[in-house]
Amino acid sequence: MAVREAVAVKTYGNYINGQWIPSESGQWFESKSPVTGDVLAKFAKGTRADAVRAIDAAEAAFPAWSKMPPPKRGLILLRAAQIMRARKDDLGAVVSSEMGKVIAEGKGDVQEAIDFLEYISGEGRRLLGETTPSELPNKFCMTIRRPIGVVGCITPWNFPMAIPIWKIGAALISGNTIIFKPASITPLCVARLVEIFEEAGLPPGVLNYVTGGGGTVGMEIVENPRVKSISFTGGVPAGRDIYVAAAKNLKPVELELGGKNPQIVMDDANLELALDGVLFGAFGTAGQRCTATSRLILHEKVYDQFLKALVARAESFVVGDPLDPHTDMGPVADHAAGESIMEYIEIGKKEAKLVTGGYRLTGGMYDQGFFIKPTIFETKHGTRISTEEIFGPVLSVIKVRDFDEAIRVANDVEYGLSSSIYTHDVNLAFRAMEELETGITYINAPTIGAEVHLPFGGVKNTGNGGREAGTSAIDEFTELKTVFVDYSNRLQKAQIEDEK
Ligand code: UN1
Repeated sequence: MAVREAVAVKTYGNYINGQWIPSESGQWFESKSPVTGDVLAKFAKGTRADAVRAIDAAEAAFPAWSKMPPPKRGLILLRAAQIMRARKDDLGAVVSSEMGKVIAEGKGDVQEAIDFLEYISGEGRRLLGETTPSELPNKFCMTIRRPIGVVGCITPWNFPMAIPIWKIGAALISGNTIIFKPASITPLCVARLVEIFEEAGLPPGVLNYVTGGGGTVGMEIVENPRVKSISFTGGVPAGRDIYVAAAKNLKPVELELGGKNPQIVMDDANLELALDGVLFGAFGTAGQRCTATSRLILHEKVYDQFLKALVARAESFVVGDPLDPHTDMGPVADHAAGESIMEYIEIGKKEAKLVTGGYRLTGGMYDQGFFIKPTIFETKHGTRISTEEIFGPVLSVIKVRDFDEAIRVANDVEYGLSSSIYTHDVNLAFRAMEELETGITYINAPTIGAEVHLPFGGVKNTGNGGREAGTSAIDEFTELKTVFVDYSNRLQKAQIEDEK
Protein backbone atom coordinates (compact mmCIF):
# COMPACT_ATOMS: atom_id res chain seq x y z
CA MET A 1 0.00 0.00 0.00
CA ALA A 2 1.27 3.46 -0.81
CA VAL A 3 1.61 5.87 2.06
CA ARG A 4 -0.63 8.91 1.87
CA GLU A 5 0.44 11.92 3.83
CA ALA A 6 -2.23 13.95 5.53
CA VAL A 7 -1.94 17.45 4.09
CA ALA A 8 -3.93 20.54 4.99
CA VAL A 9 -6.65 21.17 2.43
CA LYS A 10 -5.77 24.27 0.47
CA THR A 11 -8.39 26.66 -0.83
CA TYR A 12 -7.81 28.07 -4.29
CA GLY A 13 -9.80 30.90 -5.82
CA ASN A 14 -9.96 31.88 -9.43
CA TYR A 15 -6.63 33.20 -10.68
CA ILE A 16 -7.37 36.53 -12.32
CA ASN A 17 -4.83 39.22 -13.16
CA GLY A 18 -2.21 37.47 -11.05
CA GLN A 19 -4.39 37.21 -7.91
CA TRP A 20 -6.16 34.22 -6.36
CA ILE A 21 -9.64 35.55 -5.60
CA PRO A 22 -12.94 33.97 -4.52
CA SER A 23 -15.87 33.78 -6.89
CA GLU A 24 -18.36 36.62 -6.75
CA SER A 25 -20.86 33.82 -5.96
CA GLY A 26 -19.08 33.24 -2.65
CA GLN A 27 -19.49 29.51 -3.33
CA TRP A 28 -16.92 26.73 -3.35
CA PHE A 29 -16.61 23.14 -4.49
CA GLU A 30 -14.25 20.34 -3.58
CA SER A 31 -11.93 18.16 -5.59
CA LYS A 32 -11.89 14.65 -4.15
CA SER A 33 -9.60 11.66 -4.52
CA PRO A 34 -11.23 9.00 -6.72
CA VAL A 35 -9.58 6.39 -4.47
CA THR A 36 -10.35 7.47 -0.92
CA GLY A 37 -12.95 10.18 -1.41
CA ASP A 38 -10.73 12.52 0.64
CA VAL A 39 -11.00 16.22 -0.14
CA LEU A 40 -7.80 17.31 -1.93
CA ALA A 41 -8.50 21.05 -2.26
CA LYS A 42 -11.32 23.58 -2.51
CA PHE A 43 -12.09 25.69 -5.54
CA ALA A 44 -14.19 28.69 -6.42
CA LYS A 45 -17.55 27.91 -7.96
CA GLY A 46 -17.13 30.45 -10.72
CA THR A 47 -19.88 32.30 -12.56
CA ARG A 48 -20.27 34.13 -15.85
CA ALA A 49 -19.32 37.34 -14.05
CA ASP A 50 -16.04 35.77 -12.88
CA ALA A 51 -15.30 34.75 -16.44
CA VAL A 52 -15.96 38.29 -17.65
CA ARG A 53 -13.52 39.59 -15.05
CA ALA A 54 -10.89 37.15 -16.31
CA ILE A 55 -11.54 38.23 -19.90
CA ASP A 56 -11.04 41.87 -18.85
CA ALA A 57 -7.68 40.91 -17.32
CA ALA A 58 -6.61 38.91 -20.36
CA GLU A 59 -7.55 41.76 -22.67
CA ALA A 60 -5.60 44.28 -20.61
CA ALA A 61 -2.50 42.03 -20.57
CA PHE A 62 -2.58 41.36 -24.32
CA PRO A 63 -0.79 44.44 -25.74
CA ALA A 64 2.39 44.02 -23.66
CA TRP A 65 2.49 40.22 -23.88
CA SER A 66 1.94 40.12 -27.63
CA LYS A 67 4.73 42.68 -28.14
CA MET A 68 7.27 40.76 -26.05
CA PRO A 69 9.74 39.10 -28.48
CA PRO A 70 8.67 35.44 -28.83
CA PRO A 71 12.08 34.03 -27.75
CA LYS A 72 11.64 35.94 -24.46
CA ARG A 73 8.18 34.43 -24.05
CA GLY A 74 9.86 31.08 -24.73
CA LEU A 75 12.28 31.61 -21.84
CA ILE A 76 9.37 31.92 -19.41
CA LEU A 77 7.88 28.68 -20.76
CA LEU A 78 11.26 26.98 -20.47
CA ARG A 79 11.59 28.12 -16.87
CA ALA A 80 8.16 26.65 -16.15
CA ALA A 81 9.36 23.36 -17.72
CA GLN A 82 12.44 23.39 -15.49
CA ILE A 83 10.34 23.89 -12.36
CA MET A 84 8.05 21.06 -13.46
CA ARG A 85 11.03 18.79 -14.05
CA ALA A 86 12.35 19.51 -10.56
CA ARG A 87 8.89 18.68 -9.11
CA LYS A 88 8.02 15.82 -11.42
CA ASP A 89 7.50 13.21 -8.69
CA ASP A 90 5.29 15.50 -6.65
CA LEU A 91 3.25 16.63 -9.66
CA GLY A 92 2.90 13.03 -10.85
CA ALA A 93 1.46 12.14 -7.46
CA VAL A 94 -1.01 15.04 -7.74
CA VAL A 95 -2.19 13.69 -11.11
CA SER A 96 -2.59 10.16 -9.72
CA SER A 97 -4.28 11.38 -6.55
CA GLU A 98 -6.77 13.62 -8.28
CA MET A 99 -7.51 11.65 -11.44
CA GLY A 100 -6.67 8.06 -10.50
CA LYS A 101 -4.22 6.97 -13.19
CA VAL A 102 -1.32 4.85 -11.90
CA ILE A 103 1.72 6.74 -10.68
CA ALA A 104 3.95 5.80 -13.66
CA GLU A 105 1.30 7.29 -15.94
CA GLY A 106 0.82 10.27 -13.62
CA LYS A 107 4.49 11.06 -14.06
CA GLY A 108 4.11 10.41 -17.79
CA ASP A 109 1.38 13.04 -17.90
CA VAL A 110 3.77 15.52 -16.29
CA GLN A 111 6.59 14.46 -18.63
CA GLU A 112 4.38 15.06 -21.66
CA ALA A 113 3.72 18.58 -20.34
CA ILE A 114 7.46 19.18 -19.82
CA ASP A 115 8.27 17.80 -23.28
CA PHE A 116 5.74 20.10 -24.87
CA LEU A 117 6.97 23.22 -23.06
CA GLU A 118 10.58 22.42 -23.96
CA TYR A 119 9.62 21.91 -27.58
CA ILE A 120 7.29 24.87 -27.97
CA SER A 121 9.57 27.33 -26.16
CA GLY A 122 12.06 26.81 -29.02
CA GLU A 123 9.34 27.58 -31.55
CA GLY A 124 9.57 31.13 -30.17
CA ARG A 125 12.75 31.41 -32.25
CA ARG A 126 10.91 30.30 -35.40
CA LEU A 127 7.16 31.07 -35.63
CA LEU A 128 7.80 30.57 -39.29
CA GLY A 129 6.16 32.42 -42.12
CA GLU A 130 6.93 32.05 -45.83
CA THR A 131 8.68 34.19 -48.36
CA THR A 132 7.93 33.76 -52.02
CA PRO A 133 8.72 35.61 -55.25
CA SER A 134 6.32 38.20 -56.59
CA GLU A 135 4.87 38.14 -60.09
CA LEU A 136 6.07 41.75 -60.37
CA PRO A 137 9.60 43.14 -60.30
CA ASN A 138 10.93 44.92 -57.22
CA LYS A 139 8.25 43.52 -55.01
CA PHE A 140 8.60 41.19 -52.01
CA CYS A 141 5.96 38.78 -50.65
CA MET A 142 5.79 37.05 -47.29
CA THR A 143 3.54 35.77 -44.56
CA ILE A 144 3.96 36.63 -40.90
CA ARG A 145 2.15 35.22 -37.89
CA ARG A 146 0.12 37.39 -35.54
CA PRO A 147 -1.42 36.35 -32.22
CA ILE A 148 -5.19 36.02 -32.17
CA GLY A 149 -5.89 37.93 -28.92
CA VAL A 150 -7.65 36.53 -25.87
CA VAL A 151 -8.15 32.79 -26.36
CA GLY A 152 -10.32 30.39 -24.37
CA CYS A 153 -9.08 26.94 -23.36
CA ILE A 154 -11.36 24.26 -21.89
CA THR A 155 -9.83 20.94 -20.94
CA PRO A 156 -10.81 17.43 -19.77
CA TRP A 157 -9.72 15.40 -16.76
CA ASN A 158 -8.03 12.44 -18.44
CA PHE A 159 -4.67 14.17 -19.09
CA PRO A 160 -5.05 16.86 -16.45
CA MET A 161 -1.59 18.34 -16.97
CA ALA A 162 -0.50 17.37 -20.49
CA ILE A 163 -3.59 18.59 -22.35
CA PRO A 164 -3.74 21.95 -20.51
CA ILE A 165 -0.07 22.50 -21.32
CA TRP A 166 -0.56 21.65 -25.03
CA LYS A 167 -3.01 24.52 -25.14
CA ILE A 168 -1.38 26.97 -22.72
CA GLY A 169 2.13 26.50 -24.16
CA ALA A 170 1.06 26.97 -27.77
CA ALA A 171 -1.24 29.90 -27.01
CA LEU A 172 1.42 31.74 -24.99
CA ILE A 173 4.36 31.28 -27.35
CA SER A 174 2.13 32.64 -30.10
CA GLY A 175 1.51 35.83 -28.06
CA ASN A 176 -2.07 35.29 -26.93
CA THR A 177 -3.47 35.78 -23.44
CA ILE A 178 -5.72 33.11 -21.96
CA ILE A 179 -8.88 32.44 -20.05
CA PHE A 180 -8.68 28.83 -18.94
CA LYS A 181 -11.35 26.53 -17.51
CA PRO A 182 -10.27 23.09 -16.24
CA ALA A 183 -12.52 20.05 -15.88
CA SER A 184 -14.28 20.27 -12.54
CA ILE A 185 -12.89 16.95 -11.31
CA THR A 186 -9.23 17.88 -11.87
CA PRO A 187 -8.87 21.58 -11.01
CA LEU A 188 -5.96 20.96 -8.61
CA CYS A 189 -3.67 19.70 -11.38
CA VAL A 190 -4.17 22.91 -13.35
CA ALA A 191 -3.96 25.13 -10.25
CA ARG A 192 -0.51 23.66 -9.62
CA LEU A 193 0.48 24.52 -13.20
CA VAL A 194 -0.80 28.08 -12.78
CA GLU A 195 1.37 28.48 -9.66
CA ILE A 196 4.37 27.28 -11.63
CA PHE A 197 3.80 29.80 -14.42
CA GLU A 198 3.58 32.54 -11.79
CA GLU A 199 6.90 31.39 -10.31
CA ALA A 200 8.42 31.27 -13.78
CA GLY A 201 7.67 34.97 -14.19
CA LEU A 202 4.55 35.04 -16.34
CA PRO A 203 3.10 38.58 -16.08
CA PRO A 204 -0.30 39.04 -14.39
CA GLY A 205 -3.34 38.72 -16.63
CA VAL A 206 -1.59 36.60 -19.28
CA LEU A 207 -2.97 33.31 -17.95
CA ASN A 208 -6.29 33.50 -16.09
CA TYR A 209 -7.87 30.45 -14.53
CA VAL A 210 -11.57 30.22 -13.70
CA THR A 211 -13.13 27.11 -12.20
CA GLY A 212 -16.82 26.26 -12.45
CA GLY A 213 -19.46 24.71 -14.64
CA GLY A 214 -19.44 24.25 -18.41
CA GLY A 215 -22.87 25.86 -18.73
CA THR A 216 -21.78 29.02 -16.88
CA VAL A 217 -18.03 29.74 -16.99
CA GLY A 218 -17.56 27.57 -20.09
CA MET A 219 -20.42 29.17 -22.01
CA GLU A 220 -19.31 32.71 -21.14
CA ILE A 221 -15.90 31.88 -22.62
CA VAL A 222 -17.52 30.45 -25.73
CA GLU A 223 -20.10 33.22 -26.24
CA ASN A 224 -18.20 36.33 -25.20
CA PRO A 225 -17.16 38.13 -28.40
CA ARG A 226 -13.96 39.41 -26.75
CA VAL A 227 -12.64 35.82 -26.59
CA LYS A 228 -11.35 35.36 -30.11
CA SER A 229 -10.91 31.60 -30.38
CA ILE A 230 -11.66 28.43 -28.44
CA SER A 231 -9.62 25.30 -27.92
CA PHE A 232 -11.64 22.43 -26.47
CA THR A 233 -10.85 18.80 -25.69
CA GLY A 234 -13.69 16.60 -24.45
CA GLY A 235 -16.79 14.73 -25.57
CA VAL A 236 -18.76 15.08 -28.81
CA PRO A 237 -22.01 16.52 -27.31
CA ALA A 238 -20.16 19.34 -25.48
CA GLY A 239 -17.93 19.91 -28.52
CA ARG A 240 -20.96 20.28 -30.77
CA ASP A 241 -22.65 22.74 -28.37
CA ILE A 242 -19.48 24.82 -28.21
CA TYR A 243 -19.04 24.83 -32.00
CA VAL A 244 -22.64 25.94 -32.56
CA ALA A 245 -22.52 28.64 -29.86
CA ALA A 246 -19.19 30.02 -31.09
CA ALA A 247 -20.45 30.14 -34.67
CA LYS A 248 -22.70 33.11 -33.81
CA ASN A 249 -19.56 35.22 -33.51
CA LEU A 250 -17.75 33.36 -36.33
CA LYS A 251 -15.28 32.33 -33.66
CA PRO A 252 -12.74 29.66 -34.65
CA VAL A 253 -13.00 26.52 -32.53
CA GLU A 254 -10.47 23.72 -32.28
CA LEU A 255 -12.12 20.47 -31.19
CA GLU A 256 -10.43 17.29 -29.98
CA LEU A 257 -13.22 14.82 -29.28
CA GLY A 258 -13.82 11.10 -29.02
CA GLY A 259 -12.33 7.96 -30.47
CA LYS A 260 -13.12 4.30 -31.09
CA ASN A 261 -9.59 3.30 -31.82
CA PRO A 262 -8.82 -0.08 -33.41
CA GLN A 263 -5.75 -2.27 -33.16
CA ILE A 264 -5.53 -4.71 -36.08
CA VAL A 265 -3.47 -7.87 -35.61
CA MET A 266 -2.62 -9.73 -38.82
CA ASP A 267 -1.69 -13.42 -38.95
CA ASP A 268 1.99 -12.65 -39.61
CA ALA A 269 2.34 -10.29 -36.64
CA ASN A 270 4.70 -10.66 -33.70
CA LEU A 271 1.94 -11.83 -31.39
CA GLU A 272 3.79 -11.22 -28.12
CA LEU A 273 4.40 -7.64 -29.14
CA ALA A 274 0.80 -7.20 -30.28
CA LEU A 275 -0.38 -8.59 -26.94
CA ASP A 276 1.70 -6.13 -24.93
CA GLY A 277 0.39 -3.41 -27.22
CA VAL A 278 -3.29 -4.13 -26.82
CA LEU A 279 -3.06 -4.51 -23.03
CA PHE A 280 -1.35 -1.14 -22.69
CA GLY A 281 -3.64 0.48 -25.26
CA ALA A 282 -6.90 -0.85 -23.83
CA PHE A 283 -6.28 -0.84 -20.10
CA GLY A 284 -3.63 1.88 -19.65
CA THR A 285 -5.23 4.89 -17.91
CA ALA A 286 -8.18 2.49 -17.32
CA GLY A 287 -9.11 3.00 -20.98
CA GLN A 288 -9.77 6.69 -20.36
CA ARG A 289 -7.64 8.10 -23.14
CA CYS A 290 -9.14 9.55 -26.30
CA THR A 291 -6.58 7.35 -28.01
CA ALA A 292 -7.37 4.19 -25.97
CA THR A 293 -7.68 0.92 -27.88
CA SER A 294 -11.33 -0.01 -27.64
CA ARG A 295 -11.43 -2.48 -30.54
CA LEU A 296 -9.12 -5.39 -31.26
CA ILE A 297 -9.54 -6.56 -34.84
CA LEU A 298 -8.05 -10.04 -35.04
CA HIS A 299 -7.20 -12.13 -38.08
CA GLU A 300 -9.11 -15.42 -37.91
CA LYS A 301 -5.95 -17.53 -38.19
CA VAL A 302 -4.56 -16.20 -34.90
CA TYR A 303 -7.89 -15.44 -33.22
CA ASP A 304 -8.27 -18.30 -30.72
CA GLN A 305 -4.65 -18.37 -29.69
CA PHE A 306 -4.41 -14.60 -29.27
CA LEU A 307 -7.68 -14.20 -27.38
CA LYS A 308 -6.72 -16.94 -24.92
CA ALA A 309 -3.40 -15.27 -24.12
CA LEU A 310 -5.08 -11.87 -23.89
CA VAL A 311 -7.69 -13.03 -21.40
CA ALA A 312 -5.04 -14.66 -19.21
CA ARG A 313 -2.98 -11.48 -19.13
CA ALA A 314 -6.01 -9.22 -18.51
CA GLU A 315 -7.09 -11.44 -15.61
CA SER A 316 -3.71 -11.02 -13.94
CA PHE A 317 -3.99 -7.21 -14.03
CA VAL A 318 -3.63 -5.70 -10.56
CA VAL A 319 -6.41 -3.17 -10.06
CA GLY A 320 -5.96 -0.95 -7.02
CA ASP A 321 -4.37 2.10 -5.48
CA PRO A 322 -2.79 4.14 -8.28
CA LEU A 323 -0.07 5.40 -5.93
CA ASP A 324 1.14 1.85 -5.33
CA PRO A 325 3.85 1.16 -7.94
CA HIS A 326 2.67 -2.46 -8.25
CA THR A 327 -0.78 -1.45 -9.45
CA ASP A 328 -1.53 -1.91 -13.18
CA MET A 329 -4.81 -0.01 -13.25
CA GLY A 330 -6.44 2.50 -10.89
CA PRO A 331 -10.08 3.50 -10.46
CA VAL A 332 -12.05 5.32 -13.13
CA ALA A 333 -12.23 9.07 -12.69
CA ASP A 334 -15.43 9.33 -10.66
CA HIS A 335 -18.75 7.74 -9.88
CA ALA A 336 -20.52 9.17 -12.92
CA ALA A 337 -17.81 7.83 -15.24
CA GLY A 338 -18.07 4.43 -13.53
CA GLU A 339 -21.86 4.32 -13.90
CA SER A 340 -21.69 5.16 -17.58
CA ILE A 341 -19.08 2.43 -18.22
CA MET A 342 -21.20 -0.10 -16.29
CA GLU A 343 -24.19 0.77 -18.47
CA TYR A 344 -22.17 -0.12 -21.54
CA ILE A 345 -21.02 -3.34 -19.90
CA GLU A 346 -24.67 -4.28 -19.32
CA ILE A 347 -25.47 -3.49 -22.95
CA GLY A 348 -22.50 -5.63 -23.98
CA LYS A 349 -23.72 -8.59 -21.94
CA LYS A 350 -26.93 -8.56 -23.99
CA GLU A 351 -25.52 -8.03 -27.46
CA ALA A 352 -22.14 -9.80 -27.26
CA LYS A 353 -20.20 -12.49 -25.42
CA LEU A 354 -18.42 -11.44 -22.23
CA VAL A 355 -15.11 -13.28 -21.96
CA THR A 356 -13.61 -11.70 -18.87
CA GLY A 357 -14.30 -8.98 -16.30
CA GLY A 358 -17.61 -7.19 -16.63
CA TYR A 359 -18.02 -6.12 -13.04
CA ARG A 360 -17.21 -3.47 -10.47
CA LEU A 361 -14.78 -4.58 -7.76
CA THR A 362 -16.08 -4.43 -4.21
CA GLY A 363 -14.81 -4.76 -0.65
CA GLY A 364 -12.25 -2.71 1.30
CA MET A 365 -10.76 0.19 -0.66
CA TYR A 366 -12.78 -0.84 -3.72
CA ASP A 367 -15.92 0.46 -2.02
CA GLN A 368 -14.54 4.00 -1.76
CA GLY A 369 -13.67 4.56 -5.41
CA PHE A 370 -15.06 3.06 -8.62
CA PHE A 371 -12.81 0.19 -9.73
CA ILE A 372 -13.74 -1.88 -12.76
CA LYS A 373 -12.19 -5.22 -13.68
CA PRO A 374 -10.57 -5.17 -17.16
CA THR A 375 -13.39 -6.28 -19.43
CA ILE A 376 -13.26 -8.06 -22.78
CA PHE A 377 -16.15 -8.90 -25.10
CA GLU A 378 -16.15 -11.01 -28.24
CA THR A 379 -18.50 -9.30 -30.62
CA LYS A 380 -19.53 -8.93 -34.22
CA HIS A 381 -18.78 -5.56 -35.75
CA GLY A 382 -21.75 -3.18 -35.52
CA THR A 383 -22.87 -3.71 -31.94
CA ARG A 384 -23.10 -0.65 -29.71
CA ILE A 385 -20.10 -1.64 -27.59
CA SER A 386 -18.00 -2.03 -30.74
CA THR A 387 -18.94 1.33 -32.27
CA GLU A 388 -19.69 3.80 -29.45
CA GLU A 389 -17.06 5.44 -27.26
CA ILE A 390 -17.10 3.90 -23.75
CA PHE A 391 -14.06 5.65 -22.21
CA GLY A 392 -13.27 2.87 -19.78
CA PRO A 393 -11.43 -0.48 -19.51
CA VAL A 394 -13.68 -2.30 -21.99
CA LEU A 395 -12.32 -3.96 -25.13
CA SER A 396 -14.34 -5.37 -28.03
CA VAL A 397 -12.68 -8.19 -29.97
CA ILE A 398 -13.79 -8.69 -33.57
CA LYS A 399 -12.78 -11.57 -35.85
CA VAL A 400 -11.95 -10.82 -39.52
CA ARG A 401 -11.00 -12.94 -42.55
CA ASP A 402 -8.38 -10.73 -44.15
CA PHE A 403 -6.79 -7.30 -44.39
CA ASP A 404 -9.58 -5.77 -46.47
CA GLU A 405 -12.23 -6.76 -43.95
CA ALA A 406 -10.03 -5.46 -41.12
CA ILE A 407 -9.79 -2.04 -42.75
CA ARG A 408 -13.52 -1.99 -43.52
CA VAL A 409 -14.41 -2.76 -39.90
CA ALA A 410 -11.78 -0.32 -38.55
CA ASN A 411 -13.22 2.52 -40.63
CA ASP A 412 -16.90 1.84 -40.10
CA VAL A 413 -17.34 4.03 -36.98
CA GLU A 414 -18.12 7.70 -36.51
CA TYR A 415 -14.71 8.53 -35.01
CA GLY A 416 -11.22 8.69 -36.46
CA LEU A 417 -8.53 9.53 -33.94
CA SER A 418 -5.95 6.75 -33.67
CA SER A 419 -5.41 3.30 -35.21
CA SER A 420 -2.79 0.59 -35.17
CA ILE A 421 -1.77 -2.45 -37.17
CA TYR A 422 0.61 -5.23 -36.24
CA THR A 423 2.10 -6.91 -39.31
CA HIS A 424 5.48 -7.66 -40.84
CA ASP A 425 4.16 -7.27 -44.37
CA VAL A 426 5.49 -3.92 -45.56
CA ASN A 427 2.90 -3.74 -48.33
CA LEU A 428 0.04 -4.10 -45.87
CA ALA A 429 1.66 -1.63 -43.48
CA PHE A 430 1.79 1.01 -46.20
CA ARG A 431 -1.74 0.28 -47.35
CA ALA A 432 -2.92 0.63 -43.74
CA MET A 433 -1.18 4.01 -43.46
CA GLU A 434 -3.19 5.20 -46.44
CA GLU A 435 -6.50 3.44 -45.87
CA LEU A 436 -7.15 3.74 -42.13
CA GLU A 437 -9.41 6.76 -41.63
CA THR A 438 -7.77 8.25 -38.56
CA GLY A 439 -5.58 11.25 -37.78
CA ILE A 440 -2.89 9.02 -36.26
CA THR A 441 -1.79 5.51 -37.32
CA TYR A 442 0.77 3.34 -35.56
CA ILE A 443 2.58 0.44 -37.22
CA ASN A 444 3.59 -2.28 -34.73
CA ALA A 445 2.78 -0.06 -31.74
CA PRO A 446 -0.39 0.54 -29.71
CA THR A 447 -2.94 3.27 -30.43
CA ILE A 448 -1.71 5.39 -27.49
CA GLY A 449 1.54 7.23 -26.95
CA ALA A 450 1.49 10.32 -29.18
CA GLU A 451 4.65 12.46 -29.10
CA VAL A 452 4.39 16.20 -28.58
CA HIS A 453 6.30 17.47 -31.60
CA LEU A 454 3.89 15.84 -34.07
CA PRO A 455 0.35 16.88 -34.92
CA PHE A 456 -2.38 15.32 -32.78
CA GLY A 457 -6.02 15.08 -33.84
CA GLY A 458 -8.48 13.12 -35.87
CA VAL A 459 -10.94 12.92 -38.72
CA LYS A 460 -14.73 12.42 -38.79
CA ASN A 461 -16.48 13.15 -35.48
CA THR A 462 -13.17 13.25 -33.62
CA GLY A 463 -12.80 16.90 -34.50
CA ASN A 464 -13.30 19.66 -37.00
CA GLY A 465 -10.08 19.45 -38.95
CA GLY A 466 -7.50 21.09 -36.71
CA ARG A 467 -4.48 19.49 -35.10
CA GLU A 468 -2.91 20.20 -31.73
CA ALA A 469 0.75 19.77 -30.73
CA GLY A 470 3.60 19.84 -33.23
CA THR A 471 3.95 22.90 -35.45
CA SER A 472 0.22 22.64 -36.13
CA ALA A 473 -0.26 23.99 -32.58
CA ILE A 474 1.15 27.28 -33.85
CA ASP A 475 -1.38 27.23 -36.71
CA GLU A 476 -4.13 26.88 -34.13
CA PHE A 477 -3.05 29.91 -32.12
CA THR A 478 -1.90 32.40 -34.77
CA GLU A 479 -3.42 34.34 -37.61
CA LEU A 480 -1.48 34.46 -40.86
CA LYS A 481 -0.95 37.87 -42.40
CA THR A 482 0.17 38.19 -45.99
CA VAL A 483 2.48 41.14 -46.62
CA PHE A 484 3.49 42.69 -49.97
CA VAL A 485 6.38 45.16 -50.04
CA ASP A 486 6.65 47.09 -53.28
CA TYR A 487 10.03 48.79 -53.64
CA SER A 488 9.68 49.74 -57.34
CA ASN A 489 8.59 53.29 -56.62
CA ARG A 490 5.76 53.07 -59.13
CA LEU A 491 2.20 51.75 -59.15
CA GLN A 492 2.41 48.11 -60.23
CA LYS A 493 -0.85 46.29 -60.90
CA ALA A 494 -1.06 42.58 -60.18
CA GLN A 495 -2.99 40.61 -62.80
CA ILE A 496 -3.21 43.62 -65.08
CA GLU A 497 -0.59 43.17 -67.70
CA ASP A 498 1.89 45.91 -68.41
CA GLU A 499 1.40 46.37 -72.18
CA LYS A 500 4.62 48.25 -72.72
C1 UN1 B 1 -5.90 12.03 -24.95
O1 UN1 B 1 -6.20 10.92 -24.60
O2 UN1 B 1 -6.75 12.92 -25.04
O3 UN1 B 1 -1.46 9.46 -27.28
C2 UN1 B 1 -4.50 12.47 -25.20
C3 UN1 B 1 -1.56 9.44 -26.07
C4 UN1 B 1 -1.22 10.64 -25.23
C5 UN1 B 1 -2.17 11.76 -25.44
C6 UN1 B 1 -3.57 11.32 -25.30
N1 UN1 B 1 0.15 11.03 -25.42
O4 UN1 B 1 -1.93 8.46 -25.51
